[in-house]
Amino acid sequence: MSVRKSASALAASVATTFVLAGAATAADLGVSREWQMVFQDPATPVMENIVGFHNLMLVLITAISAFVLALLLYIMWRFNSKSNPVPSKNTHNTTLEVIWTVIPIIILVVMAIPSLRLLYEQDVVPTPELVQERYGIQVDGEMTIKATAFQWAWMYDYPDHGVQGMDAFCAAGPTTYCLAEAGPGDQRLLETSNRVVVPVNTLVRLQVTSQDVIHAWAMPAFGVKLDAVPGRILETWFVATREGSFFGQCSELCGVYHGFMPIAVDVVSRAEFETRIAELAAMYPAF
Ligand SMILES: [Cu+2]
Repeated sequence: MSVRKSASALAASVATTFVLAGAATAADLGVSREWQMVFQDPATPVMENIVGFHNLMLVLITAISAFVLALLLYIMWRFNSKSNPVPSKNTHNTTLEVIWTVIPIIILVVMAIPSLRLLYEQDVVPTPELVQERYGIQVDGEMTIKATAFQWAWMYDYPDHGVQGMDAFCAAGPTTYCLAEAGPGDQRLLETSNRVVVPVNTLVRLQVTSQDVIHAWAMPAFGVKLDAVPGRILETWFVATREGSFFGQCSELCGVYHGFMPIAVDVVSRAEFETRIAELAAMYPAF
């Protein structure tokens, strides 16, 4: 394939990616697509805010880069030795120095305020009332999930539902450390032996810890990425606002099989949740 042909093929696939990214449907799988250039479609209000923040940053950094490039080009053209044979002997310009200090400070503050606000949104588990007030989501109940990492899989407890020790091993991939070879239609290296199941529009308090080294529980569509630290319990939260299957991975390098500890979450209706959690409670009863 010629360079020009591969370049136009690349441009076409990038264009397709953007079109596909725009056309989110309720039945979306929470996985990355081939040639994906943007975030996965958000499934929680926090992730929606992360996408919004990212878009603001993109506009700012593009404008700054274009401005600096334009200045560079102008100076190369206007002040080269040919067009400006006698250089200026100026060493100071107080007005200019104030301007190029104050404007970047204002830009940094514009970046810092939404950034820190987002950080606290993720960090502090809100009440259902606060979720309603902040995001306009009618929250249908609260629950807690505890995720415990170990080399190399996750284990889940549902303290409110009598489920303890539900393990979730990699279930589709190369069999080196997955339970089975990936078949057609499987989410290779993302499928787990047991999926986490949560009801839609429910405030989930997620507690994360580890039995050995540091891992991280990460779910891109939820905007959740939290370290699993041995001897500590860290906490975050999410409210998934649409049903579907969502996939993430351990996101802290934790050893030789780090790439084989995926995370799969099914967001289902309240009725389906009750059925599935009862099945899980029978299989993994609290001891
Ligand atoms: Cu890990």
